[in-house]
Amino acid sequence: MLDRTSAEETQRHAFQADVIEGLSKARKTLPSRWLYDDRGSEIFEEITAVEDYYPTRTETAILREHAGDMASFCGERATVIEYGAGASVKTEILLGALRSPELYVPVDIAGDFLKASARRIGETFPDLAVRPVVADFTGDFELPDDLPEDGRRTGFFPGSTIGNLDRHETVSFLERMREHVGGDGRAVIGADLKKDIPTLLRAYDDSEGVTAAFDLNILTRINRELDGDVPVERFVHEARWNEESSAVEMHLRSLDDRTVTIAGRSFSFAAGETIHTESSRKYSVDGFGELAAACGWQVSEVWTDEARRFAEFGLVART
Ligand code: AVJ
Repeated sequence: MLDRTSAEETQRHAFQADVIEGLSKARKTLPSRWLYDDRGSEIFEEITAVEDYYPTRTETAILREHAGDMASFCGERATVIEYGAGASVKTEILLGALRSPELYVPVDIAGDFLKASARRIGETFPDLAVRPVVADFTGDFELPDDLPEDGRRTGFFPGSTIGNLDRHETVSFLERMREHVGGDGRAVIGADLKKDIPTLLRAYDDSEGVTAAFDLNILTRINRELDGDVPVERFVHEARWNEESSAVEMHLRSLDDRTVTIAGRSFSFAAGETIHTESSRKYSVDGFGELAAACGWQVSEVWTDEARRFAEFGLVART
């Protein structure tokens, strides 16, 4: 185990490498995971409460409404593997509805965060065994090999985080999850659905400016952690719909021709040029079903809200 300072150093190096690589491209881009430093995670929490940002409250309502059905879907003595640590109320809704659950396995790359949320879940559900696994769930990783034989395994991936993965990552993620849950396995996955474009764009460029602050924070992080001199106030946040990838994209647009220095290197912007910071893919129910089918799954249940804004898919492993 790395101690705290060397873990932070490793992170900083990875961040620096990604920033240099992303800003050197003809179309500048930054991996969206770097949006989530402490401040970024805090602003994201604020986004979830914003009126224009419908996904979180819609999914939470779907989970509350259908928790009983989802629990039956998982079965008795279930093992639930959650991809991304369960810091959220969503985890508690599912776990709270299960009948005599066997084990909860939260998987997250952030060790400290994972430990804290595992402890909290353990306190809320004293009879439930909790086995946290520190791993990057977008990459290959092994589950502990002594998971209970009793009951089924369900992979739980709420939050429409699946929408942030590109095509290739989505396929490998669904295939890996299929391997993890085994023969009689299940998955419960939240995905945001395609809808009218103005609604989508408002969700990612809200009238309160919270999403703009979230996006721009990555520049503040670059300045702080990578000794950058980016004038944050000369960049503006923008949300765009990309029809080809069926995704809302977040971009940061430079208002001026300018050269900035980051980690001792220069990067030039033309006025109007953007950095692509995130894609959030939107699915149709059929499209998601086809993708799942190509990855060893079959859609068994689609739990959705009345306006069909968001869907929680119940998948069954195909044998
Ligand atoms: C945390 C990935 C679900 O894509 O909707 C929210 C992130 N970005 N507003 C999403 C986000 C801008 C969010 N997820």
